[in-house]
Amino acid sequence: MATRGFFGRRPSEPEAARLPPGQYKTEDFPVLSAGATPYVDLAKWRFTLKHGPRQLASWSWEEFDRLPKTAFKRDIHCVTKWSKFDTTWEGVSIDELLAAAGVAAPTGFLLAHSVDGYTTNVPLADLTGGKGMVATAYEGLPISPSHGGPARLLVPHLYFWKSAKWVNALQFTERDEPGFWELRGYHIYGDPWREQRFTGD
Ligand SMILES: Nc1nc2c(c(=O)[nH]1)N[C@H]1C(S)=C(S)[C@@H](COP(=O)(O)O)O[C@H]1N2
Ligand SMILES: [Mo]
Repeated sequence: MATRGFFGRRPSEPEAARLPPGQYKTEDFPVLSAGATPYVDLAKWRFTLKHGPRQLASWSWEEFDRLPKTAFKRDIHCVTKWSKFDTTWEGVSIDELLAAAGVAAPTGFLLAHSVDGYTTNVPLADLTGGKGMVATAYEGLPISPSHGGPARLLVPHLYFWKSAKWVNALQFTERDEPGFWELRGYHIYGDPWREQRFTGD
């Protein structure tokens, strides 16, 4: 009798229950970027919180790195159908960031901006309450440049394109403004459990 063997094994039930529809589990960590990897000089890096064009707060790398850190262990889901379980991250939660800025959120929507010009929109409610962070470490080490170091947004409950790599600003917007991929046919919200891959899903 043939056995399925290790590589042919079906995902165990608890693992299958963790896979959103249409996803498969991967052990490696693919790199997906629209352009080339930017190499960021920490001496020049700043993180800015804005409301429209108006700056609410800004931190140098040294200042940012001194903010209280939070750890996440989460599954991540890419719209290209891979999911990776139990990834561990450390960074500044958006709750902590808003507290450090000492501002009440002026709107319910944020647009993340990255040094490569990438943008992505996330409702405030999907970033607060312990749901999102600006991550600076992955698996206990500084995030590598290809995966978005020195800092990336991490919103693990939405498709991974929402987790903007090389993030350097969060901007409050009056409306839920589509970002880079949302303007090019990706879903405005991107819930993997509802398979919101493309506009109209
Ligand atoms: N700044 C920036 N962030 C980005 C992207 C990008 O091109 N630029 N690609 C997005 C997409 S489509 C995905 S799937 C994930 C991939 O992250 P990874 O390369 O760490 O796997 O980053 C997202 N964040
Ligand atoms: Mo992606």
